[in-house]
Amino acid sequence: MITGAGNDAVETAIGTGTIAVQTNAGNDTITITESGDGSTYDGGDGNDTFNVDDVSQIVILGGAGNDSFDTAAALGGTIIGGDGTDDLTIDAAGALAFAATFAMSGIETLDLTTADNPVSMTGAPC
Ligand SMILES: [Ca+2]
Ligand SMILES: [Ca+2]
Ligand SMILES: [Ca+2]
Repeated sequence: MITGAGNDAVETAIGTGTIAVQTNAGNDTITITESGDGSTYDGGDGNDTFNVDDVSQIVILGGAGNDSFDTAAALGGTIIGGDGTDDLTIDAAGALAFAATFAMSGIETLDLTTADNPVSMTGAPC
């Protein structure tokens, strides 16, 4: 799926299917639920917001601009903030354990909330 310039709102809930999404320029809002491993989401330019849930090994590219990544669950995928001041917020209901496959780069602010539960991060290959 490819969208043009302008502020787009995209929502995917495709079970275990694999999708490639590019939203290009504009301040886009991308809501990702149930996306299969190997799916890619590229926000392109602009200040994009990614709301992520129930996914594992997907790749999310913020691109240029100040992007926000929000999730209620630990991820096993890859988040690349790219240029700009990007933030990753994880509000987990229970203990927060990152999968060994989780990787991130270009994230300037990391905000973790677990309601008094432990956070554990295991080394992912960089
Ligand atoms: Ca964009
Ligand atoms: Ca960015
Ligand atoms: Ca960045």
